[in-house]
Amino acid sequence: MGDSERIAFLRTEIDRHNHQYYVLDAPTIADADYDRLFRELQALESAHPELLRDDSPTQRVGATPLAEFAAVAHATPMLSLNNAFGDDEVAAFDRRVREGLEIDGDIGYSAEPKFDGLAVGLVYENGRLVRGATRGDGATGEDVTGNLRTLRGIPLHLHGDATAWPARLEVRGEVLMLRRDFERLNARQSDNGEKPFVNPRNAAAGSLRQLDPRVTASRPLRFFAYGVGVAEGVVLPATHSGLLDRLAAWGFPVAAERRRVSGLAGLLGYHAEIGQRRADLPYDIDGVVYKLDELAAQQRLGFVSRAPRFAIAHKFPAEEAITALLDITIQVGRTGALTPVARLAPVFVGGVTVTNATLHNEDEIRRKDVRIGDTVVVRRAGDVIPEVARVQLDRRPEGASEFVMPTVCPVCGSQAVRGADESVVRCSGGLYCPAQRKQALLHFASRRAMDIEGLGDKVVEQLVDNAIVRTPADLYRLGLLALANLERMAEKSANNLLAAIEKSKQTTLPRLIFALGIRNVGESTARDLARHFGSLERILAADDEQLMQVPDVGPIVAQSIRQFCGEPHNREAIAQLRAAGLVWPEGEAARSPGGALTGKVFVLTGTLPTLSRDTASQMIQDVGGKVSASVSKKTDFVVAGAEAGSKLEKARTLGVTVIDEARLLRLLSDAGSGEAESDKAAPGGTGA
Ligand code: D41
Repeated sequence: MGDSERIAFLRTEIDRHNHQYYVLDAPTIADADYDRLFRELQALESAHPELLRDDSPTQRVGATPLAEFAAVAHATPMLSLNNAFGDDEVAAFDRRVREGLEIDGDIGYSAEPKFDGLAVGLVYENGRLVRGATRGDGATGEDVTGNLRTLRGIPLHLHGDATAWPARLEVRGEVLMLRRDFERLNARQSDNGEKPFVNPRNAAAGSLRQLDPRVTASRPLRFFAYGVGVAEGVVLPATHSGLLDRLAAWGFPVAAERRRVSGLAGLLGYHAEIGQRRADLPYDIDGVVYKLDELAAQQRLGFVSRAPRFAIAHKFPAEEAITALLDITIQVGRTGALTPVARLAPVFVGGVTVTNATLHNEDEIRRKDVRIGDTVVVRRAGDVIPEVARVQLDRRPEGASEFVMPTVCPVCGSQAVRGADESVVRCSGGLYCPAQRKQALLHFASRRAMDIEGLGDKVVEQLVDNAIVRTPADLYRLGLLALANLERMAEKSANNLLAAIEKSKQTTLPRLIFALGIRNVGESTARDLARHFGSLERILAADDEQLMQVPDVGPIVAQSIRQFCGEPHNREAIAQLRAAGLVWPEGEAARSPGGALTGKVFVLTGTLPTLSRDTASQMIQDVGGKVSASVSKKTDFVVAGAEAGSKLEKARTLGVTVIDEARLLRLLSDAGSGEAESDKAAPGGTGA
């Protein structure tokens, strides 16, 4: 055998052993023998550099660390999954599927574990891995190709018949760490005097987000495939379960626990069975996922905002643990709400160590009869804030003391008052209260408000405590000197923050209204107000009756708005923002739906990955855009999908902006078809 044949043989052998070990979990070679093959291949390749290929198993670790990860737009959006917490929610899901498809009998589903990892997408061109990216916000993620290549369970090229490889294929799945690997990694961390990781998920996330692929390569990461994004030049199986089998044949790890089940009974049976086996599985899971098996039927059901109608995650019940309640303290939220927080003896629950749990409010403390010194059951579901579920009364020590809700704000000393039919006690200090001021500033800067990156709680804490910033307008007077003097703020971060503050001056009326933090005015109400009134002046001048003309604004919301606008210091704060140089379009541009997209002309061409042509047209029109059949100089955007033809060429000739579905969805969500996020007060982290 010549060197060239030997090289080919060694590559195939090493790939096969990787597959045996990482995919089939059935190694057939001793480590020392594997290492020998590997070193022999390395030696032959360095003797024959002309034979080197980047999909050789020796080429998994590239040597150069990155300065930062590049952003990548996903060719088709990586959707999110809706959750079901109980059997009734699963029954409702199954009913919606049957109604949507107009089917009476039992539906065939594919069921699989829900890995508690990080979603990524792997792009293969002509069978070779060319890119790997994190899910990010679903539209854009980070390019972590160099890191994902180091996972030996991820094939660098597809297995099987090369003539049947797709021209282009995106495999989606989760990156995670097996529990046993996590234990070993943590032991190694402690031996090296480094901080252990909190749980396998954090360890996996931290390892994947390393700028130096050599670090990632030293971490035992695994990948499991759960689906496919783009697939060009291939006929895929007709079912999701068939698709997973195909992925397995191409060399990808897929969950061994996957199964085709039938009807609601099949779903619930699967959930119960996997729930039983959960502790014995090699990885952490937080539930199971059900997907309508028939891919054509999936297409017919489509999507609601960013989640498919054809799939759902059935979560396991919250985990509980028992610990001592050491104290109850008060946290003051953005709206002045005083939330009692239980300070706990550290306890490990649901994969993290918890030291704080919410007690919600005074009434809840009475109802559960929680006292300081009690032994309590703490509950944590997924990434939800932990709460005190109940007290173990038989273990109550003598002298366990009742908690008394304060009558003054513990932060600013203002009166704390409880509204007539409210369960919440609120500090009446408003923005005089430093706690409320901090929260108000954090809200003002948050992503969906003014989007000032880098203005986090540590910075705000110092800015307020040192009396550098009192109102949002003060942010626009900050200079490098003030910022660079803060603790843990390097000059580079200070400059970045100043740039982010400057950038936020160009905003929109809905964002500004939302950023003001008026009680009961979330993102979607802010948008409705902007549409209806068209200017801040008109909102400030509106009476209850005028306010209630706005969709979904009732007496309570109207009163909150009027109260806010009636406060002289709020009016003053708004005037200062204008004076600081904030600008936002008003009048027609703000009033009409969609703002930025109003009147913009779109042309659709080719097959979009997830949206039908009708749905895409409707969504564009919903925000005030127009859809036209042909491309001209008046066209603003051409939305191109697979097999786009002459319209795409024409767009390129005319220099019209061409976007893909992911970009379109982002434009649409910026223009106001997105959903509002809740803004509940959360006790300060889960602690460690
Ligand atoms: O195991 C998982 N975590 C998992 C995540 C899974 N088994 N299946 C998934 N399927 C989807 C759809 C149906 C939307 C393609 C997912 C996810 N999505 C997902 N992971 C993270 C966000 C969404």
